[in-house]
Amino acid sequence: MKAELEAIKTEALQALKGVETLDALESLRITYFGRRGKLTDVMKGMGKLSKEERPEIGKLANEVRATLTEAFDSVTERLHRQQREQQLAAESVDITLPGRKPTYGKAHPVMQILERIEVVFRQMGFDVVIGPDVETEYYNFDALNTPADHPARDLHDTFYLTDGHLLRTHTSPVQIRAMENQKPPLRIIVPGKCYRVDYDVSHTPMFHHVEGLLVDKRATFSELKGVLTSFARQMFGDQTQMRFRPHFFPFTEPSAEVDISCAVCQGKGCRSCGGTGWVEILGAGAVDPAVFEAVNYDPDEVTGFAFGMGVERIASLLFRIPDIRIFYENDLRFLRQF
Ligand code: 2U9
Repeated sequence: MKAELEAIKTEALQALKGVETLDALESLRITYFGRRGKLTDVMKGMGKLSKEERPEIGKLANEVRATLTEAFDSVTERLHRQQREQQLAAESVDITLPGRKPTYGKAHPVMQILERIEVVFRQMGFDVVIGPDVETEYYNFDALNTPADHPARDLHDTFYLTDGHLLRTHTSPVQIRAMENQKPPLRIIVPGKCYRVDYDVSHTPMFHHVEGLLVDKRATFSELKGVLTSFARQMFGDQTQMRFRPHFFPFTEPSAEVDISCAVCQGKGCRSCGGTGWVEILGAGAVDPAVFEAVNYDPDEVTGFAFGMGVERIASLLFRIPDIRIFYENDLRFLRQF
């Protein structure tokens, strides 16, 4: 048995030298240490030994087992190291290659114009207020003096949700909420997304409004004209001329549509202004007393003026884009130009 143990040791150590893979190592481990392994068999045979033989053979068996265990461990470590080195060599990167240029994002052209608009009004003392895109019929229409049979309320014009909710068609409901929450005087602009069922060269179902509201003891139409003229000249240039045309909105009375002299032809008349020399940029008016009543402001105590504009419209004039739908087609060849 002694000779057998020595032979197993020599044989196993020799075999280990030739092992090159972890799989081969595992099968060798089974050959010696497995349930039917050579060393296991010898250990099992110990029971048959005489009392005298047992201590000596037992000691030798333990030594052989310890030696082989250590040898197996060191081969395991060698093979793992080799495997790691091979993997690293295969994965190595060429650090002399030039780096990839990072691509920088920037503000969408409509947001660039919105930011400019905000700067102009902030500088005139307006606070920027925002509110929810999902509104109730009350805030979007009723409180704004818009009658139940008004065409804007039609299913074909407004996106209705469930439970009397809808996607706001303008940012005006935010001004109603602002007046409910604070006493006059008030000087705010409200930028934000709006939604209408509409799709052509000058309309997209989602678009942006900036609306303004000023309420004070005596806010006059001439102050409104001053504010809007200053705005238009800062956006479109010092030489910009203004024209106020009478119009109707449910929430303002009197109301006007506001044109500026065409920046393409300086008012001479060209294709982009339809030969008129004027282009429409916004609507405005004096706040209708019915709107003040809806928010418990006393129309005998305060007056106000309001205005509203489409940001895509302003952007399309400044960037000379004939079809605003291109703003939302996510074409990087278009967007990278701004
Ligand atoms: C309150 C009271 C009055 C906001 C106003 C307009 C005129 C206007 C246009 C912008 C582009 C319509 O979608 S559009 O074609 N808006 O012409 N908006 S006055 O008046 C308000 C708002 C809120 C409480």
